Amino acid sequence: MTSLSRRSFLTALPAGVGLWALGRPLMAQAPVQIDLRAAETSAQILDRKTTGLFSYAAGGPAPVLRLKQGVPAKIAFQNDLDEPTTVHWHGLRVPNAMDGVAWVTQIPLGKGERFDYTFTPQDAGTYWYHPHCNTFDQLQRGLNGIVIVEEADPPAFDADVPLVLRDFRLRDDGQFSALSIPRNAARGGTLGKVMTVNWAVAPDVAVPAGGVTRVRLANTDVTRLHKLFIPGSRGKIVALDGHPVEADHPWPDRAEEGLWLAPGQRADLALIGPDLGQALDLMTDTEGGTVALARFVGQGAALTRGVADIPVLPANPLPRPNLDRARVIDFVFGWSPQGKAKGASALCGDTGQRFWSINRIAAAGDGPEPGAPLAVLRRGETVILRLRNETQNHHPIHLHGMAFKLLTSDRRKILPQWTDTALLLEGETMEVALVADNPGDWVFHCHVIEHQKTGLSGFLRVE
Ligand SMILES: [Cu+2]
Repeated sequence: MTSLSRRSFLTALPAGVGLWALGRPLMAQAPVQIDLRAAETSAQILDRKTTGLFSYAAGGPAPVLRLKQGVPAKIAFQNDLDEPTTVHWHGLRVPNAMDGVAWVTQIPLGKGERFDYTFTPQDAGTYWYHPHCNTFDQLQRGLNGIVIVEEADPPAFDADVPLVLRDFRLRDDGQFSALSIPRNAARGGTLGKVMTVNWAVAPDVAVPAGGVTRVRLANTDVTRLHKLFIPGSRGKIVALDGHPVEADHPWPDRAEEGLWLAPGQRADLALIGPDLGQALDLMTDTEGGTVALARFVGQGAALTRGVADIPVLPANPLPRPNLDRARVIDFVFGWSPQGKAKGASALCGDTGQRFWSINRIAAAGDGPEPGAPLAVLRRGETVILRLRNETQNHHPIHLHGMAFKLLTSDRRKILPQWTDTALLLEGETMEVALVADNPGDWVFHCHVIEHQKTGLSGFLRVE
């Protein structure tokens, strides 16, 4: 998956000259048009073929979609599944009608139905796309992919390698076992059994020997909280959840310092490749011990890059919160006092169980009556969301439509990072800030999908 070096292209031009000399393209760029289709498929993950997979590609994982910052995109989608679906653009700040949330922003698409998702990406970085209808089953069956928004002025990496992290609940014969276990849904969530990277078990990933590779890691899992590290590696984290890091952020080479990557989150790692023929292992630290997810193998002409050669990513054009005038809004993530859903709609998947709540309200479910907003924000105002987790589980809290900035935690030192998905640890209270600049109803939910589907969901209204 190694792409051609942009560095060699750039060094072939005289200094200060070229298409990117003004920091933006001099020529208007044609819109990006992509045809996308969801369908059931089968693929080889273990020794025997797995059937009942869902994908945006036949016989394997979804295509990596490449959009361009500031260039209009049209993704012409067709649903060829036997059940309704939608496509959500996780982390992209799109107009509300393009957000792909069943019943909140669009009627779910039945079999054979089409929808054009059109938007202009404002932010560069690593994002992902996935359904927002029957999300638990469809994600578990593999329906998700990475969206890369290329910088208007692309930084010089020697290679770009997108990696989708996902567990499949497969038996030894390669077939799915029960996707959800209700008692797990009421706790940390149901874990998969087979860890994969791009639908392969512990694959070799070619990287330029001694070069700088941008490794784009996306945790698309419904449950697993990864803790990632690469023994013996040199590198830096250059972006988290799409947005460039503001502070120096070395890449962990030991389990104890591993990077937490929760469901929904992404990390861009600038990795100095191993020497020719040598390898580095991407590891995750689990309760059962450390597991190798993938192996980076040095290939091609030996380069001699160092950490100092890692390019600095340009900041995204995010609105600056005005904290002096901010209104504080409290959210408490807790158990569900209700237990059962009232009038749940089965169309987008609902077990009828409610184990979780936001502000004591368990979500109605993905149906035609999403209920009242958790909060109403005035367009343009800065708000501080005070997120209090009173449960004994971790919850990656995801907001659609707007990025937010991490401010404080009562449990740990946090960096002032922009994100769309914040990992809220058990018992933790965090404050985050955002500018409510995108009108519409934006869902706000846990990305442990069994939590989302059993109550830990709601929406904010910007008007
Ligand atoms: Cu949760």
